Amino acid sequence: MRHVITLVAGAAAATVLAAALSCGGSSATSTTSPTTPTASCTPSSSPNTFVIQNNQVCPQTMTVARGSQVTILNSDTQTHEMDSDPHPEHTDCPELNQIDFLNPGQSRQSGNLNTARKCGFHDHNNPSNTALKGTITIQ
Ligand SMILES: [Cu+2]
Repeated sequence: MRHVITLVAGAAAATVLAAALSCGGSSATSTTSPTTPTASCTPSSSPNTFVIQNNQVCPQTMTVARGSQVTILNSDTQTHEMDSDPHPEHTDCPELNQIDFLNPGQSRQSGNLNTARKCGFHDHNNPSNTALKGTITIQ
């Protein structure tokens, strides 16, 4: 009986982990998570554009050329407030703070990303949700 309970709990934990990693997850620690995005995570066909849908950012990593801007489109059913890391100061890549508050259906561009570096961003109202975090590599 104890065995059965352990197995059920393990399966539930694996499901939660897989869901958390389903959007472009590149985890090296899990062998059970899928390596391709699920149907719920469809990247935008527009260049340099992140899409928020189903409460997650797609894709979660992007590489752009120096001088580029990125766009975040909120295709979710709720508002999101996307700002530069770190939370709550937002001082790392201030160009990203121009995006900020997005109603459902709304999108906005960042400022010019002129310096070769990595810029992280998050949902200011949900800063610990890793599905709502993204990283831009500027090169
Ligand atoms: Cu914040």
